[in-house]
Order: sequence, then C-alpha cells, then structure tokens
Amino acid sequence: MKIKQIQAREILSSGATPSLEVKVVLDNGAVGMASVPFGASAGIHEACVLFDKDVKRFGGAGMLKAVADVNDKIAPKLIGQNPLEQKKIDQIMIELDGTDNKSKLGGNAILGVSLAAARAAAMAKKMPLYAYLRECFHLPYKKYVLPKPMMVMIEGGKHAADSTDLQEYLITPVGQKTIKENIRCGAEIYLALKKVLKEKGLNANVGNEGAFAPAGLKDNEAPWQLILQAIKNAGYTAGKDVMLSADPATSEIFTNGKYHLKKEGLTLSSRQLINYFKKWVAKYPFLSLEDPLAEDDWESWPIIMKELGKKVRIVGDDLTVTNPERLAKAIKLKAINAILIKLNQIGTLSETIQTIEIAHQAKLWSIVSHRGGGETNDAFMIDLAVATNSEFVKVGISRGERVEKYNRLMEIEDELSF
Ligand code: 2PG
Ligand code: MG
Repeated sequence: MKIKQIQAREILSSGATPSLEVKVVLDNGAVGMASVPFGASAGIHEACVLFDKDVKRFGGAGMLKAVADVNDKIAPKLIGQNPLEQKKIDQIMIELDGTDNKSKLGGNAILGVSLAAARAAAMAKKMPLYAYLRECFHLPYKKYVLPKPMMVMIEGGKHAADSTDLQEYLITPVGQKTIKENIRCGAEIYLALKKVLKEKGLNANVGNEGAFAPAGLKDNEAPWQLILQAIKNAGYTAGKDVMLSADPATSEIFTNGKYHLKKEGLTLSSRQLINYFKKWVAKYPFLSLEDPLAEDDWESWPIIMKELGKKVRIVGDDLTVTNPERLAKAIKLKAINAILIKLNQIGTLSETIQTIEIAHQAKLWSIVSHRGGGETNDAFMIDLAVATNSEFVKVGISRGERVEKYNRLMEIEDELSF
C-alpha cells in the first residue's frame, strides 16, 4: 500500500472564515478526507495555525498558504510512503517543519494530512476509523468504553458578545445507561434552558459553540441557577443524572498578573480566584473545572489541585495544549487530574495519541474536545475518543458542525452493540 496523491483545498469553517480540507489517495484506490478546526480562545503554547494574513481575503484569515504547503512541500515527501505507518508519516512532517510549534508549514497543514492519511488507511483496511486507530497505535484497551457527553449550555468570553466574562457553563449527563440516552438527557435540558431564558426575558441566541449566550446576566454565577432550573424542568436531578462542569478559560481574563471579572468589577489574585471557584464547588454539583487558572500560572495549579482535586477533576487545556512535554510537567507538579485533548493544539495524530496515553498511564481523565472558533463537520475527534477510551467528549449540542459529532458517537454506539 502506498500514498499516491495528497491534495489540500480551502473550505469554510463554522466561523465563516476558511479552514483546510485534505484528501489522501492510495495506490489501491482508497481515499481519506479530513478537515481541521481551530480555536477562538487558543492557548499561546498551541501549534501554529498558519493564516495567510492577506487582509484582502477574509480579513487575513485565508488558508491558501497552508494549502500550498500541503500540495507543494508535504505531498512530494509523502508520496510513495506506506499509509499504515502513521508515526513515520507524522515524523516526516515534524522534521520537514523543523520548528517547535509547527510554524513553518502550519499545524493546520500538517494535521490535515495526518488525519486524512489515517482515514485512507482505515478505508483501505475496511475498518471503522476508531478500530483502525486502536490497532495502528497498539492501544492497550480490550473493550470499548464510550465517552460520555460534556455539553456547553451557556457561553461567554471570546465565544459570544455581551455574555459572561467566563467562557463555558457545561453539563455532563452521566446518569443514563446508554450514550444515546445521556445525549437525549442533555438535549432535553438544553431545550428546557431555552424556555427558562425566555421566561426570564433573556435572549436565547446562540454563540460559537451552539450554547446560549444571553446578555444582561447579573454576574458570572447566574448561569448556574438557570441551568439548575432547566435540569429540574426537564425532569432530571442535578448531582445524580447530570453534573456541572465549567471552562472559565481564565487565560483570557489574565493580564498583568491578575484575573479580571469585568461583569463584577473584580480584579483577583490567583489565590482569590481559587477561593471564588471553591465557593462554586461547595454550592453546586461539579464534576470538573477546566483552566481555572491561566496557561502559565504554574505555581497556582498545584494549590487548586490540593484544595479541590479530590472533589472535582481539574482539567488542563491552555495549560497543557495536548503537548506531551507540558503534560509531563503538569503531572510532575501535580497540577491537574484531567486533560482536554484537541488534535490541532499539537498538530499530529501520533503526538495527540501519545499525550492521551501519558495521561491515562498517570490515571488522568482525557476529554476530547471540539473547537470554538472554526469548527468543521469532520467528526474525527469522536473516533479518536472511542479508540482511546477517553472519559468524555466536549461538544456543543446545537449547530450542524457540533451535532455531527454526537451523531457519529451514536452511530458508533449502535455499531458496537450489534
Ligand atoms: C476551549 C475551546 C473549546 P476554543 O477553550 O476549551 O470549547 O475553545 O476552541 O475557542 O479555544
Ligand atoms: Mg478550554
């Protein structure tokens, strides 16, 4: 089996600016397609998303340079390679790029090829992608334990205008027997929340990730009351059927060594912000807190872990950026007990799986996540989560590019139960 052709093109992402789609064709006729997402609140340590910066096209957000990198620089090096050798394929691209953050060729260009190659190989082997990934990376799992949904209900920060300072208010339906029923539970709560918002005279427009983004909330805690009301109205019990999760994405509110909650007129030190979240955890049934501290506030993370890590999962996202080295540091410092996983944060499939495996060996949860800025309809992240027995997938519950992911997860559940 050999790679015969690699071709990239510019497509539109969920944010109406471009992303990249890559097609890999094998000599036996198998074809793999993949497209890559990128974030709105990306961490500074993520792999580079190469934008054209030509302001005459999409305000500078075009991706023709990354497209050209795939077609003119990466393709010639990979044509003739065995698509089953995923690690080698990724390594060739890493070396060709030669930078720490994939800024020469673009993490978007590299990831597109990496994922499309894996899809082509799975296609050639006539295997579902998740099963192929498990085999290809010799993953140590025997059974499949499907990831549970973590759903954004209310969003603010960089994902919406005029909503909360903090980015995501999520629910994790865990009480039902099947994934489908947990997804149904979450969707019903989402619809109940829409009614709650309307009754309170708040708007029910949605933000980047399909969650509601009401203006006029009194503070950053108000969404929890609305969500708890919706859980009740939908006939479920918080703390039993459904838990709460937050992604305050605090790197976005961190300047000059302080955290700024504009809505409340608060400027907080790390210690004060930890206390702020401790109050939430004492009051509400939380499962996890993601990025409760900023991406380089390393000394404060072990403190929050010590004080809350037994009660909730402390999740690294901007802190760890799916990077095996940053994860190793976080484990050593006892900074987290769960990690968010985003393929495009590190930029190859092999490194992403390496990071997940390091996490699981250290007994951390992995939560595979969508992106808030430019998502696409590609559901690769779901097959990745299934292959690696990740504990959760974080995805919004409305908008086409989000529900595509849940639909794929439900399809896999059906497939595995037959
Ligand atoms: C996050 C993500 C996804 P973005 O912070 O977890 O929800 O947001 O993709 O904008 O970085
Ligand atoms: Mg996050």
